[in-house]
Amino acid sequence: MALRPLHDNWTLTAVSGPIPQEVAQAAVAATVPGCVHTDLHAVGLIAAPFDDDNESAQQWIGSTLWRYETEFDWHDDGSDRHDLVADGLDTVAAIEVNGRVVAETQNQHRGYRFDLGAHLRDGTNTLAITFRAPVDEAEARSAEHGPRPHVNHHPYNALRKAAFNFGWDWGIDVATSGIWRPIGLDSWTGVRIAAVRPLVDLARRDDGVDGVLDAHIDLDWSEVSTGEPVRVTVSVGGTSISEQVAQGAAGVVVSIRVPDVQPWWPAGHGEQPLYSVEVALDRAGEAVDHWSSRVGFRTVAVDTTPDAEGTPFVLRVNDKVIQVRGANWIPDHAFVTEIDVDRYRRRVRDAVEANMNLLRVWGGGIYESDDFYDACDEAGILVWQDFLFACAAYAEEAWLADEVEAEATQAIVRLSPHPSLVIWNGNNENIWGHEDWGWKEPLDGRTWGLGYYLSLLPSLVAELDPTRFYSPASPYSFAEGIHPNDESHGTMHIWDVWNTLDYSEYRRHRPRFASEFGFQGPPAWTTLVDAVHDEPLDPYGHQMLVHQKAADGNLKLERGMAGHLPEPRSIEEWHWATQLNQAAAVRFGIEHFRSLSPRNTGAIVWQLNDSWPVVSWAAVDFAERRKPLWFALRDVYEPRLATFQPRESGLALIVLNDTDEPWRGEVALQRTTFDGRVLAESVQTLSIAARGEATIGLDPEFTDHADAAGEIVVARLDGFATAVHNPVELVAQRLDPDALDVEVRPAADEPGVTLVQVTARAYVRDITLLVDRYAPDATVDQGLVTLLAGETAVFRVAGGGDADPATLQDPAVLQHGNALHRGRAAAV
Ligand code: BMA
Repeated sequence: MALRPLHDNWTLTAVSGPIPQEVAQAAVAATVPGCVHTDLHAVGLIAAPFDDDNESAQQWIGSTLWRYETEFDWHDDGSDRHDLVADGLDTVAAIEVNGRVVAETQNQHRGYRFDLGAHLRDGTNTLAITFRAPVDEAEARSAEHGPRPHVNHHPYNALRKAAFNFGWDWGIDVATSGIWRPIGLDSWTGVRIAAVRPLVDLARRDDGVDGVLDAHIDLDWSEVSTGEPVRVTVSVGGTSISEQVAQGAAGVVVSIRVPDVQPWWPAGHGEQPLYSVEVALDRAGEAVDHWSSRVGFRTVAVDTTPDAEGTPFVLRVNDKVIQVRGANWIPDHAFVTEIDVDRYRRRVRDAVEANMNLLRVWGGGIYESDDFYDACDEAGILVWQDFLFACAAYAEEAWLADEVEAEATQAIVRLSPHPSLVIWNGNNENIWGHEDWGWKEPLDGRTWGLGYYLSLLPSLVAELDPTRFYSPASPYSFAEGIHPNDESHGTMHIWDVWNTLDYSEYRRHRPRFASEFGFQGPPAWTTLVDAVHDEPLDPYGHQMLVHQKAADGNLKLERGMAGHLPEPRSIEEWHWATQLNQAAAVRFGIEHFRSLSPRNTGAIVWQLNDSWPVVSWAAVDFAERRKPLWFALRDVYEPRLATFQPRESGLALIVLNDTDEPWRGEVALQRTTFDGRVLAESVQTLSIAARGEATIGLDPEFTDHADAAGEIVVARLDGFATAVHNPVELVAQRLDPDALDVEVRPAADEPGVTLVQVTARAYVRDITLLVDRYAPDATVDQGLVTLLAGETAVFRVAGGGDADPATLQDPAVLQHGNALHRGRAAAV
């Protein structure tokens, strides 16, 4: 058996549609795997899709029929079968071999295998794949089968193609076509391994734990004539087991007990040992086929058993409760074929280094490449995987249901080896949407997808991979007759804050598990101005609005800052203030959610990443620059967190110890002026259990402020970041905008690193180096650093090349909250 890639010598032509003159004539060299947009851009036939307002000028691409063609040499090697294996075609395609249509496809989210034997000829063969225009195809299907509610402008819910690709409230509309995953010819004889599901469990002994592997192996036979039985050998952790399989058998389950395994743990709870699994197929002593992967031995459960407060959502790995600190994941590039293994690894590192332990792959995107899940396996980042349904009603009739079943089956099987994958989730917001978004009337009794979420998908998970938890939706209450977004039941999405309310209103919600909530902010300055060229730059500029997709996004940014920060007077101030406010809003929300522990067991912020340069909820922008929000997440997701929160009896310090070590130490409280004069102080000892929490009520001497605009309350605990309580908002604080002494010098220990040492003469909030404004490639190790009077911080700036280090002191680079007061009196 040999899989031969067919990735060479492809050309691309536009067949029909609103094709510009210069493209109509062209046969473009095509990259496979790849997509039309990137090929057209590579040869200069279209401008950079993410720049300027090129998005609208390139809409014709999604309404055009595209044809890919190649030639390959083939000689019969005597194999029984010669299959065309296409792992991913985007989307509705006709496949021609030597001028004859041999197959048709209509689903981006699955792979295909077709027997080509009868169509191949000795010598040169042609292979052509023609893709129908995705936008027109979605519209036609929607019209044919009855339109169903969806968000955004195209009926993406009528086609099994990534929803975000048609445009989203953070996503460019670039409906792509192309051979987006590997394609090749698989020649084989007799029998092959069709699929392997290596499902794991733990078996505890008094003095250790064994790993249990049930390898479910599906076989594919080319003929049923009598022949030798085959032998399947499964090896893992130094143990091998072989079984005979009779000719024609659909498959076999091989069970292995691996003594004394090291269990796999999520980040912050232990190590991530991975064990290779090998499956070998031989017949009459000859190797026929082989499969390999890695597994991690661990168990997963989610407890939704009703309790006194409603319905919890408690994730357990190896029977241990995991407080989830995560982010929602969207495709990391609008052209998903541009995401390579290194980019995936850098994004997963962004999650790990921000103290996260889970990423939720959102249902409007794709089932990511194995590279993503591999990186998560290695880093201990748990994965919650949505099935690919988002913010829409979906038909349940055979024309769509057959595809849904095929794609879900493949995804469950393909991702089954990854220990990081712990939750399968039916959809994003569709049950909520049906309940609250006015769908019932336009649906007029038509199907909307509930059968997928409550029946088809859970039965596929139960049949193919019962080791993972299945959740019907996010949000979901897990309780009969309870609203899907009820905060006391199951998972909750909190969007009223971003859309209509001040961020302080996060505190009105007491979610058991917040699986979405977030706040927008612009990308790094350089990321923005590399794509947006309005003169002068303005939030309401023409190109800027192309790069802000949220409904009333700018108004929500402004409303969200009001009452917190002074109103920006320039585009630079707008940029810094909206970035800072994004970070402040999410920091506020997460500190509150975590302070509800153990009622709350998780927070998954919307969103980790971006798919193009855009104003969005992301923590890391498309150019991979960490926004201030990223630094805020790293702080609030620290396993040990102290936070001031209002409680019924008044202000309290909540201390969370999400580590395996109990904590005992002194809690030093102070009320001080901004210049460090101590107005009240106390020291007390505190003990907190491992994975426990404690509450300390504050006496009136800490909360009765003589001068609220010039005082703070501070808590210091060994091994925790200092917690600061601001009795009034930054806009009303008498902050000194020029209270920093700055020294810039090269790092003695590391060439190419510049140190920026800042010392505060008085209280300075959220000191951040916007290093991209110093040099586009520069990075910095800290952000949003708050200093009390007399404190010093040293920032390490890497990269920068020939840039003048003195620029690091420039107010456009060295930013802080206090700076927003420069040149104006505080609104006290
Ligand atoms: C939720 C998500 C996404 C969306 C985000 C921001 O609805 O599920 O659909 O991008 O909010 O509006």
